[in-house]
Amino acid sequence: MKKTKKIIASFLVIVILLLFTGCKGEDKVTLNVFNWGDYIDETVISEFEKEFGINVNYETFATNEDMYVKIKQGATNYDVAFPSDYMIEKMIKEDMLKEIDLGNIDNFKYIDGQFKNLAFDPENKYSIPYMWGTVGILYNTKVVKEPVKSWDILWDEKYKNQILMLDSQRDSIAVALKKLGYSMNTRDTKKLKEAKEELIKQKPLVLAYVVDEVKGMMIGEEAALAVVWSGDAITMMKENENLEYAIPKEGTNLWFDNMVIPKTSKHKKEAEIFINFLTRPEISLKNTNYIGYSTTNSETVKMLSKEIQNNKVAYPDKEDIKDSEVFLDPGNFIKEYDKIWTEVKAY
Ligand code: N2P
Repeated sequence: MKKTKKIIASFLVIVILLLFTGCKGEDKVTLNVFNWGDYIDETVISEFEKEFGINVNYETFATNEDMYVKIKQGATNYDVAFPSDYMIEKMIKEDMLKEIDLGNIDNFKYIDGQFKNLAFDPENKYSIPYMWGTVGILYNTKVVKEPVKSWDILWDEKYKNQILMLDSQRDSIAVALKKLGYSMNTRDTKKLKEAKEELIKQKPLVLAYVVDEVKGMMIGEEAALAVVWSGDAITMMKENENLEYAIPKEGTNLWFDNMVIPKTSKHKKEAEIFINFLTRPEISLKNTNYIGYSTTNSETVKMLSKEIQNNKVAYPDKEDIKDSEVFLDPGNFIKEYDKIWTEVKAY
């Protein structure tokens, strides 16, 4: 009898232990984070996992449009994503984002005022600033001996097969629109058609349409001119001293990437903890130094080396970006942009 009791008691202890450890395992939340390629120092993710006991499943995308489609399809319940301005505007309109409780983002106070309350999210109800930058031309001075002043250079026959364009519809169409002297937010089908013709005319000169691959190609001097995002320009210029960055005189795109919580998220609380963590000045510093992009965090800027603070590619003078435009969501008119991009790519 005594023996049976003992067996039952040990059995119960084992069951309780199993239940306990089992529950603990289930308790650990896994956050699905969806970010641009090469856009975080991954050691920052492990630091977060250690500090908060939250797992992170980290996935990347190459363009806003790719990200949007994946979130819209809803196969993965993403908890944090990093869209740009116009895409945030679109996702808000389509009710794809959860409101962020600013009370849970203490570090929001470190975000520089110039990046808060921007038109795409006027009260930062849905998005917390991450990085910002410009689009410009990165060129190799060994091959390009003339000053780079205009987008026109990307149509110059003498650089045939030495030109890299961004495989990103808004960016590449914007380059053609600006070359023509038009707004990159045009809703005029005639102007868009002209932009399409420009891109088709340019196609025989283009070596490739790329996104993150641009870095290896420009550092390795496989091409002479590339349309790039400023942060990537900094990374490449560090690796190859023959590379320079120019913002053409016709003006360029000024962009802002913010962190958002998609409606599909099942872990809003943890998503806010993650966003707050990335906004912590020391973490943001580590991240900014690693990826080369320009931080929106004024506390972080102060901690950057003087050399980076004075780097005009990362922190341009107002004068250099005065003719810039921020992308706007064209609403239904986006179909026209989609259409011309498909036609350019298929040509
Ligand atoms: C990082 C991508 C930066 C995004 N590779 C520009 N909006």
